[in-house]
Amino acid sequence: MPDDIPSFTGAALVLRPKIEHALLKACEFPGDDGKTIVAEALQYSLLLPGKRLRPLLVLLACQACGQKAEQATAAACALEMAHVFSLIHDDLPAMDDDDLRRGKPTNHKIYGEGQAILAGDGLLALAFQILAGIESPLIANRCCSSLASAIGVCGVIGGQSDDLKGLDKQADIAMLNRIHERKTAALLLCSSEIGGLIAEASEEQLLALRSYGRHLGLAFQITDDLLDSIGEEGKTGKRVRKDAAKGTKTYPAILGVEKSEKAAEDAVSRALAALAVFGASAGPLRGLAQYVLVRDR
Ligand code: GRG
Repeated sequence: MPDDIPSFTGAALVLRPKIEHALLKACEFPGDDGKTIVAEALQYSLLLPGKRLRPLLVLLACQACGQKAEQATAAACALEMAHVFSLIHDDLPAMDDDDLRRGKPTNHKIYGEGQAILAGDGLLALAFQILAGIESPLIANRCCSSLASAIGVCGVIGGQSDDLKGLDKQADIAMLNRIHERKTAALLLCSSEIGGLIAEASEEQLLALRSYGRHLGLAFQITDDLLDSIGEEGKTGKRVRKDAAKGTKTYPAILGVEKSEKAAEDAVSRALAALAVFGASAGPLRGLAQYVLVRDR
C-alpha cells in the first residue's frame, strides 16, 4: 500500500489554521455582544484544540472532487459544531459523565449542566444556520438534510440511545458495528458527503465518498477503543480505561487487541477501495484513512 500519510499531514498543516480562524469568526455572535454565558460556554468547547477531523474531511472531500478545499470552509465549521455538540452532551452526568475532554475540564464542569446543555444545543442550531446559508438553495437543502439524518434518530442520537440503554454491554461484533455505524461513522460519512455536495460532485462520486466515510468511521472507532484500552491519557486528552471500568463492550474487549487492529486495517482497506473512482486529487483523503491506523490521540 503506498504511503499517502504525508499528503494528508501536509494538507492538514495548511488547512487546520484556516479552520481555526473560521471557527473563531463563526462563533462571535455580534448581535449578542458576547454577553451571554451560553456563548462563552460554546466557544470554550468549540475552540479547544481538537483534531478537526470532520472539517478536514469536508475540505479534503471537496478537493478530491476537483474544487478548492477552501470553498467548503463554512460547511467544514458546521460539521465541527455538530461534532462538539455531541461531545458536550456525551460528557454530561446523564450520559458518559466525564470530567476531561481535549485535555481540559468538560463543559459542564466549568459552566454547569444547564449551560452545557444549552451550549450543545446552540452549536447544533448554528451548524444548521451555516449550512442553510450556503448560496445554492439546492446544495444548502441537501447539506441540511445530510446533517439532520447523520445527527438524528437513525444517526448519532440513535447510536447514543442504544449505548445509554446498555446495548453495548451485551454486544457482539454485529451489534457493536451497528451502534458505531450511527454513533461515530454517520458524522464522518456526512462530512465527506457534504464536501462532495459543495463541490457539486457526481452521484457516483457522492456514493464513493459516503462509502469511504462510513468505513473510515468504523476504523476510527476501532482505533478509539484501542486507544482507550492501550493508549495514554496525556496524549489522548481524555480519560482512558473507562470502557473496561464501566463494562462497556469494545472491539478489543470482544476481539482482543490483535484482531481489533486487523479489523481496523480491513475497514481502512475498504475506505481506500471506495476512493478508486478518484485520481490523485484524493491523495490526502487516502492519507487520512492511513493516518487513522497510526494516530495516538
Ligand atoms: C450526546 C447525541 C450525543 C451523542 C454522543 C460523541 C458521542 C456521541 C460520544 C462520545 C464517545 C465516542 C466514543 C464517540 C465516538 C466518536 C468519537 C470517537 C468522538 C471523539 O472524536 P475525536 O477523537 O475528538 O475526533 P476531537 O476532540 O479530536 O474532535
